[in-house]
Amino acid sequence: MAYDPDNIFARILRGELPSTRVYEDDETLAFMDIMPRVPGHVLVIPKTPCRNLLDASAAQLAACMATTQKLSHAVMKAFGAGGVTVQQFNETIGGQEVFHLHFHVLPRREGDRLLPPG
Ligand code: DGP
Repeated sequence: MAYDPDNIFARILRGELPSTRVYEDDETLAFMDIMPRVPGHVLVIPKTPCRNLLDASAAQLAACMATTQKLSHAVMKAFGAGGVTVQQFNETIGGQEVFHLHFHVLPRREGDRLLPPG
C-alpha cells in the first residue's frame, strides 16, 4: 500500500498540525497521544516516510525501538509506572488508523485500566 504524505503524523512532523512533543532526535519524534488510553500515552514515529511495520526499513525500526526504549524509561519515571505496554498496529484490519508507522508507549500502574484502541 502507498504512503500518503498528507497523513496526520506527516503533518505533525512538518509542523502543520500541533502536538505535544516530548522527545526528538535526527531520526525519530515522540509526542503525546491525543486520545490517551492511559495517562502518559506516548507515540513514537520515524521522521522518514513509512506506512507501517510492513514497509519499514531495518534502520527505521532500529531508530524507533531505541526511542521507544528511552521513552519507556521516561514515562515510567514521569507517571510512577511499574512497566510499559508497547503496541503497534498494521493496516485497517490490524487496527491501524493513522498510516505513518508508530509505536504506542503505555505506562502501566497497578490496578489501571488500559482503554481499548479507537
Ligand atoms: P493506531 O493507528 O490505531 O495505532 O492509533 C492512532 C493513534 O493516533 C490513536 O491512539 C490516536 C492518535 N491520534 C490520532 N490523531 C492524532 C492527532 O492529531 N494528534 C495526536 N497527538 N494523536 C493522534
